[in-house]
Amino acid sequence: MTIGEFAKETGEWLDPELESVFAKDKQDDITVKASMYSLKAGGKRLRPLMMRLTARMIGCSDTKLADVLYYAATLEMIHTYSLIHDDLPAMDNDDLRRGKPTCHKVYGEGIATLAGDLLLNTACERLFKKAIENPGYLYASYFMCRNAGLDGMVGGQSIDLDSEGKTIGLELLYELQRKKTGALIESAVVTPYYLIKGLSEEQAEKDETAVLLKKLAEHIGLAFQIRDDILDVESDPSILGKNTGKDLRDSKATFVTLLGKDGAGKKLSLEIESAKLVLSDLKQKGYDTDEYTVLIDYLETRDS
Ligand code: GRG
Repeated sequence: MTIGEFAKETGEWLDPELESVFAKDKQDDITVKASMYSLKAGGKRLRPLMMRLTARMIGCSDTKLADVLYYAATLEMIHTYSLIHDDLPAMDNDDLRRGKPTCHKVYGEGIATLAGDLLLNTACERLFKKAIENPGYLYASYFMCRNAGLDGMVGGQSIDLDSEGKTIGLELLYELQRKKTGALIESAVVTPYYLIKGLSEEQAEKDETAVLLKKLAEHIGLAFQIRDDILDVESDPSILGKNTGKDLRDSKATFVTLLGKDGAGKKLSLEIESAKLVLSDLKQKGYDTDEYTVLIDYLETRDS
């Protein structure tokens, strides 16, 4: 399959679940409308795609795949909340996202703030609900929640905002990106395995496949971010669906500003190579890694 075919299949799998995250009798609420506007605005659905790839690589029953879908929609809600809040004037102040006007441009800042809050709260409700129904999912739910917080995305965004206009070194940039972008990608790559195996934290720490998936996620996260930084300087809003040149405008430290465009390109190739090495370890354990290889190749050259 090509990445385009994966993306199409992921959309068909995910979209009906996204349509059902808010009850039918709540659809007239303005904050629900704003949340659905952003959820349905498109986006590459890369995190759900990764969740599907992990589930297919590990192999699972239809019942488990339905639960992976439930968590994939939940992760997409957390990701979309972060984009809505990041686009607000108090943060990145952007008017274009996923090729459409940002949530606050359509619904105003107050409702857009609430829409982000609602998406995050509803995501947490969903994670609790599944864990109550199936205690084997407790750690998976905790992991997804934790990776969105201070040890994950919010922590990374906090370092990012605090670093604007300051000179930061590569080490802090790694920490920032590992948390801000990497943590949700880690949730995408690893959580399906926790769900399928029903792992506890203690079991997950000792499980060889879980450790390999975490390594894979780390290289995917870095590759994704480095390519994002390169696209910010060399792409076009009409292709990217969001404004470009923002990192320079906001004096942000990125892999391009710290390593130069060529240096960032080389680092990207190294991360792709490392991801493929982890895939060969997974292959040796008997997993079919061909589909993941298609994603890794796409990450190196993606243009949006
Ligand atoms: C507000 C807590 C909080 C966090 C915001 C995600 C984020 C943190 C900021 C977005 C700014 C940014 C450029 C982040 C790095 C890369 C990234 C996450 C890009 C967006 O992800 P894509 O490309 O988006 O997967 P789509 O729209 O395709 O889903």
